Amino acid sequence: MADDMSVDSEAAIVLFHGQNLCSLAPLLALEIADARYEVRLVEMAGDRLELRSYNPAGTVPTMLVGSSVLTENLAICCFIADSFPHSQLLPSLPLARAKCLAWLSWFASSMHIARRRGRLPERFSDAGDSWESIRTKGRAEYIAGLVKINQHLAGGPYMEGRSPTVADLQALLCYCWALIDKYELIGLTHYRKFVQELVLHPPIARVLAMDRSPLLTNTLAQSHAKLPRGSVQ
Ligand SMILES: N[C@@H](CCC(=O)N[C@@H](CS)C(=O)NCC(=O)O)C(=O)O
Repeated sequence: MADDMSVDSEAAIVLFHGQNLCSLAPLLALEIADARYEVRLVEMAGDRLELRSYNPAGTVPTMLVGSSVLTENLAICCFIADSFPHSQLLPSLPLARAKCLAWLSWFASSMHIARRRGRLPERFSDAGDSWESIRTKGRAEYIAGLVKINQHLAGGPYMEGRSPTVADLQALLCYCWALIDKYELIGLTHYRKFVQELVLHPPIARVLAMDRSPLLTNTLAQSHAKLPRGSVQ
């Protein structure tokens, strides 16, 4: 459970998180795993001095595990899944596990980068006259990715296997970003159903409420579903 003050002295876990950013996936994983952790909310527009003292790049997620610093979403999510095997956030059988890792790799290398191209084209070229084209191509790739996820979820209920894994947390994150970035989501029926079901899981609902996620307002408004009592601030 999130606990700003008390941390386990043996392997104290501290997650640096930015609201509605990619650190949402490991934050959800920690809560699902019922781990003891501290979350430090990073104001990304600020100087991020504390975060940079551990990770000079100043990016989230960054996680402290005792005296070790872990970066990279994929590694952090796998670390959480392996540290809390009861959570079943990564399948134990080799083939299912590999398929799950394939999704994680795809999310990191395709969806996250497509989103960055759509929002921050200046990071990809100094030539201002190319930014619009980078942005347009990034958004087109993001839409294509959403469609791919939707098609895959037609064989659902989850990205891989019969219970939620870290691949599902990435899919949830990408839907959240699609809402924030105002993508046209009509037609993604399998994807929306998947999200509507996932946001009802109490640990997921708790984190999304803390993050004031558009996933709660948008998907629940559409499904008219009820949140667990007391889980929304
Ligand atoms: N490759 C890293 C990327 C981390 C990353 O760029 N995170 C974004 C938030 S989604 C960030 O911190 N951006 C702030 C910046 O680039 O200054 C990962 O997969 O964890």
